[in-house]
Amino acid sequence: MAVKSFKNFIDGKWVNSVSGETFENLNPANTRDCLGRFQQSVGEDVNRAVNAALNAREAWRKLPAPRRGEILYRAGEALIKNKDALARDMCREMGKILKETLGDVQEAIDTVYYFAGEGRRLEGETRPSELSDKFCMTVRMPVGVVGAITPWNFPIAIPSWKLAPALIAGNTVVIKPATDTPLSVVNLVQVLEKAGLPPGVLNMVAGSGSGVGVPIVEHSGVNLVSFTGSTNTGADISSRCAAAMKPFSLEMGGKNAIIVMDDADLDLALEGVLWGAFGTTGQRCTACSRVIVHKKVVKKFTDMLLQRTKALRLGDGLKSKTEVGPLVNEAQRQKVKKYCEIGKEEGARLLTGGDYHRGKGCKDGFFFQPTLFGEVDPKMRIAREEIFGPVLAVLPCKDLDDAVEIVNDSKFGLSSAIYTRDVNRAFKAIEALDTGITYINSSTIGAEVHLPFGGTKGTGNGHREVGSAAFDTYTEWKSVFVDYSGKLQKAQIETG
Ligand code: UN1
Repeated sequence: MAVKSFKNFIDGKWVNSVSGETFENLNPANTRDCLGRFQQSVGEDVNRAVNAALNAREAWRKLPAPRRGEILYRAGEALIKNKDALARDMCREMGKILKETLGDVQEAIDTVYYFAGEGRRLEGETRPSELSDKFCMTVRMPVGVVGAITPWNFPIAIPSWKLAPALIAGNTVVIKPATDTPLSVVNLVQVLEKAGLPPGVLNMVAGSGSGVGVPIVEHSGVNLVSFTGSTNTGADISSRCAAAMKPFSLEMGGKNAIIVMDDADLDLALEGVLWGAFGTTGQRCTACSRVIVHKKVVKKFTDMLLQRTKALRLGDGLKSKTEVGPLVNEAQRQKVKKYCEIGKEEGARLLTGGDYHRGKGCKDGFFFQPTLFGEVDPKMRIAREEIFGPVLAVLPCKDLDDAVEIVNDSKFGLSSAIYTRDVNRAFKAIEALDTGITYINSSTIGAEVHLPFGGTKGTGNGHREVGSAAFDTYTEWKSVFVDYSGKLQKAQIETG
């Protein structure tokens, strides 16, 4: 079968890159399956996309926000209608299992509905004035042109996290999909196009970080950069934006931990830990990569974990029995393998896994065995660095204080969880855990889109995605003072 070719979306038209070059998008569960060829774009494509976004800005900003919301509602309806097909494409290009790709599309549906509703709110404040006959309020203004650089692990959900709040607030956007998952973004853009977005309001340019990402970040017409992805790329974006005095929002790594106390329901904790560690093949920034277990139950809980980890079924995510899909590409697989070697050299005990998986039906994919390390010390690299794969480290702890100290001894601060039946311990943990998200008696993954998402410390740069907090990124506050006294009143001077 001929391989399909997909174009960029600029100024309401599907167009080829000026480079004339394309790249392949392969199925990570079976690299003989090619999903299509995508544009290997360059700076001039970005330039055209940014110009289209600049030209569309004024009319889009002037369209009343509830009208902009109607477009998002229609996009939500189309996502519901096409959910299965979108999830199947995503499974083929990214590898996570169908139930999870259906969940990814659902997260985008939730997001566009949430922000469509925000079109009738976009709340500001009113404040009393110091002076008579004067009215004070704040309104949210769009930032302008948003450059969105998105990851492959949530190929539709995370683009929707950026597009929906940016668009409802009246911004126009240039989005770069991850090179591993451009099809899902093409699919999402098509949905938004059909829902009625005017030309130029949303533009998509596919290609590499250096070919497309850097030109987006550096373009003087881009007013704000929103990025989700690796810490290294985030650091690079950070210095480029700082030099240009351009606002930017970063969502990066995690080294998320679940604490299992001696009073926990161990069966419940087991399900949460397995889901957190091996769901999405460990490729979530919220994945659980450390489980910190009270010394009284660590032996028992490790045995329970080992048994279930060994039994996980790997395979093509489209098959209903599959529990764990492949890693997204060969580079990720080599990275995960390298960390397993490091763990062994550091003296951690490899309990299961640690290598490529080449079982039946998995020979042509980037599969990796679900891996469990015991007797891990908090100072080891496998306990400190983000691996982004199906590797879980078990660390014993003495008590709650010790557990909290281990969790917080990390340069990241995205998600944390504690399993305990003691309400006092739970609330103490909520207070003490230095992360942007904390779960009680639930895993580290599964955040909901009407609450802020993001982390402390090296996970980000202080911004939050989704929820009403997203507007702190995608809008600028304007303070408005309306003086209806008919005379010159001077604040701080004429007070009596
Ligand atoms: C991510 O891992 O990059 O909370 C996003 C969760 C999902 C989103 C995760 N709702 O796990």
